[in-house]
Amino acid sequence: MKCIFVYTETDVIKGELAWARPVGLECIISYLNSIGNKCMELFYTQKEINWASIASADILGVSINYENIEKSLKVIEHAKMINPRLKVVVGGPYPTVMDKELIANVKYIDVVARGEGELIFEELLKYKFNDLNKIKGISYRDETGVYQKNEDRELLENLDSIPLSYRELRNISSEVITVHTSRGCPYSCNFCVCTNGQRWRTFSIETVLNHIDNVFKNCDSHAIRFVDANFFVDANRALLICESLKNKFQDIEIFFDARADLIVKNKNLMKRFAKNGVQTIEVGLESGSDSILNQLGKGITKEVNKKCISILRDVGIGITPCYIMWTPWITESELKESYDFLLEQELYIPQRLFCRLIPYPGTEIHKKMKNEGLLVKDGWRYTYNFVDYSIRMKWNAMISLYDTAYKCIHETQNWIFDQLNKYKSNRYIAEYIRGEMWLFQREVLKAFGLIFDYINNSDLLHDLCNKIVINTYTLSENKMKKIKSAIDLYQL
Ligand code: B12
Ligand code: SF4
Repeated sequence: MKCIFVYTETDVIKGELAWARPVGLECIISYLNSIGNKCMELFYTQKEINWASIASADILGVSINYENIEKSLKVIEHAKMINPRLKVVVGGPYPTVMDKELIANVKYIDVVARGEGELIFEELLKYKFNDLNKIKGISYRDETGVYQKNEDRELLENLDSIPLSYRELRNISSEVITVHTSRGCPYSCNFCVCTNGQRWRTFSIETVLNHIDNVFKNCDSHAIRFVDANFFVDANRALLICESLKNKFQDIEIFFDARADLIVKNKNLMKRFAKNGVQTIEVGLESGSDSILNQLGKGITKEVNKKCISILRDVGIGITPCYIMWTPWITESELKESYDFLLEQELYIPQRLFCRLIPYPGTEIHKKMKNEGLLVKDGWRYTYNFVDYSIRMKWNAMISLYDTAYKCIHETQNWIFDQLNKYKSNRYIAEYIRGEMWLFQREVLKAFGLIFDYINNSDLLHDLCNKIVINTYTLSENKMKKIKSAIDLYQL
């Protein structure tokens, strides 16, 4: 049977897939390959899709998350239009918990796969989409049109039983390679979808290293982003992987995510991570306010976050903070505290000010909001009302700036990044550009911060918002001009 697999890209982050391609579909394809089904194609992004191929396919598998749901449904609708006999199966973090809604509302979807997809897909092929009641972990519409939810499928215990060979499927040369070395997470932050009974399970280090070896055979650069839900559960294992890679590939660059408390707990190992290729860690700081951290069930404190930042800076590892600025229960003082934390800790990333807690279906925080009557359904997504009226005003003020200011920040940063890449080999220019970028971000962050002081006066607030937008544009124009002339100067 000919199977086509599709990921759709959203507008959230331009070029996001070059930075971190998700690996779920590749895992399924390589597993199916290993058991003899060779008739498969994978398309990342809508633009890549070969519709002629879909017209002659038997099965379409689409991976859906909270952000790409609409685009995915459009692809499915179009595919069904050109090939009505196509069987459509969807999976991923969104369908895993929204199976009922998808089956009820999207007639083009035949099957929803919940959780890990490898064995489910194998059985769908084995039963040729008949006897669906025999397949654990799926939901579907029966012959009478009624929604059926089969019992959950057990988690894969021995990850090494599925091949970790998917990267060979793609023709990659210079992008950052995404690899996962484990599945699940033992923690239970109440906003996160990785907590649904997902015990932490690992591939053996040998399997991981063999896989990376194979992938690097076709690559110009040696950069890896580990996309495990939690790569750092066992820091010694993580270090062993990084050290083994560094021994083989001197120019290795490694990126991954980690909790702040695990970094503090493994303080003594961090220098070795830095020495062995780790460039930047995406840290789940989430907030600069203890009460918000508590609300999020994060199990860490502001103090831990501070220690973590200082440890990483001491050893020279970069920090990308995950930050949730707005929650429905946030108060003015908590918001201010969280904002001040960014400034105090010199985390100059203005985009973080727009980060609002997303109530992913299936999470504890989603249930809590629902119970408190705060949740509002918005198409395929959910939003909520802020409990505090003045917070609502602030959020509205921020959001009124979003389109213009955010676009401007983004474009300027992308432009600066492009220049940085272009002049990476020229140390003087690169350092100059990096410095200018830092200053730009700090100034923009400060400009937005003013909103927090003008809370109760809507006229002033309105006026201020306009000024901030104009100011941001001027700042970005100035930065670009300055960098351009500096580059000219250095090149002379
Ligand atoms: C790589 C990654 C990214 C990349 C690429 C995103 C993209 N376009 O998909 C980047 C860095 C850009 C990114 C950004 C974001 N991400 Co992200 N990301 C991940 C990450 C770390 C790895 C994904 C992965 O490869 N997993 C490993 C594979 C093996 O697991 P899997 O994808 O779940 O696949 C298995 C099953 O789900 C199933 N399956 C999946 N698809 C299908 C399809 C079929 C047909 C079948 C049968 C089965 C099936 O089978 C697979 C194999 O067993 C996950 C966390 C994680 N570890 O899963 C978060 C995650 C997917 N991201 C998440 C979020 C929230 C985001 C952002 C919204 C963050 C933000 N606020 O900006 C943005 C949104 C960007 C976007 N446009 O989607 C959430 C999704 C929540 C949700 N309910 O949808 C996750 C789960 C993280 C989390 N714990 O909250 N992300
Ligand atoms: S946010 Fe990170 S640590 Fe918390 S449950 Fe999700 S993956 Fe685990």
